[in-house]
Amino acid sequence: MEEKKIMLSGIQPSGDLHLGNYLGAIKNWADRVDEFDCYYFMADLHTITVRQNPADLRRRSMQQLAAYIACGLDPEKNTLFLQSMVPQHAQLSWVLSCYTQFGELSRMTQFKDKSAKHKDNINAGLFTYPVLMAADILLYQPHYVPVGADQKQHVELTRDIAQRFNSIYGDVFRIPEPYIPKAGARIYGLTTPGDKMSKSIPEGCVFIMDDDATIARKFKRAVTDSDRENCVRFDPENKPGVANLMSIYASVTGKTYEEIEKEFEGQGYGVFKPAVGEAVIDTLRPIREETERLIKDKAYLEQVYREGAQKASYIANKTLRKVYKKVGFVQI
Ligand code: ATP
Ligand code: LTN
Repeated sequence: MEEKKIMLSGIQPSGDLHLGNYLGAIKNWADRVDEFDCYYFMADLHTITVRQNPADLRRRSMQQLAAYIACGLDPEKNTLFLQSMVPQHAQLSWVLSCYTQFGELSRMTQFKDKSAKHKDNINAGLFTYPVLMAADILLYQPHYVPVGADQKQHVELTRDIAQRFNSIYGDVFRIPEPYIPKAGARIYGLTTPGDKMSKSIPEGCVFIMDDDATIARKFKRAVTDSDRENCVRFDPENKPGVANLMSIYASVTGKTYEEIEKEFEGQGYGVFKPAVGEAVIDTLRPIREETERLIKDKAYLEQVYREGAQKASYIANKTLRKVYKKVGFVQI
């Protein structure tokens, strides 16, 4: 039998999961569990590049694990783990940092954005963050890395680092491909359709744990467009708010833009906005309820992350040993 291809991704437990995370990343992961051998983790090491409250970080890490499972990532079929429980991530990160150039890291847009946002704490970890991400990925030799569009640059840097290492030492790393969904790759804020949906603008951000009434209210208040055309038409340039709502609707219902335009022909935003809200509520309600149930089952979650870390460590160690040998560290 042909071996399954490998898929890997992670999300930082630095905030509560939102619709952008779900549609841009997790939904895609869950849709493909049978086709691939999958590794999904909570990128907790990454979160401390920005100051975190320790109790909140612990709570969000466990909530995120519960949400992964509730979104359809079955721990029997996927390896689910916390990054900090697998020491090989930090170990490989050091080695790779010696094969990454200062100039490359300086060009990363996420570094530029985050250092502008956190001027009082531009720490070395924030700068070297993409190297840790490269280590996260390369340890598991994945074929694909499913992420939202904003992470493409980091996956490309990972490929460059891997190619550089391979060109010196032979075929150590598989060169991974970013895997970006067609619908949902970039969900914009409901109140700020020019910016990606983000927890830092909570009014325009739909959280997975929001109750039905809150979600409905956020969609009712969504910004549409200023041309007063009141017509549901996919035109991201002139009608970014409407296009964003259409891509959310397309992503949760599986309908095409033409089908959506037909469905709402002659009906205006007053009908369209609540309909998108309802479709999102129907998608998120079962996820929220299952997450709430799982969070209470601490023993189960503990078993999942213990087994996940064990499996992940076993695979990660194989790659790390190979790397250590290649660079010339004495082997035990
Ligand atoms: P922040 O809210 O601070 O911008 P974030 O929610 O983007 O953070 P990340 O950990 O950066 O959190 O993102 C996790 C995953 O979700 C990544 O794969 C990212 O590409 C995807 N993602 C995040 N926001 C969106 C969005 N608005 N649309 C589509 N995908 C997104
Ligand atoms: N940088 C990502 C989170 C992340 C990740 C990874 C994604 C850390 N390590 C490895 C894919 C693969 C983010 O901020 N969204």
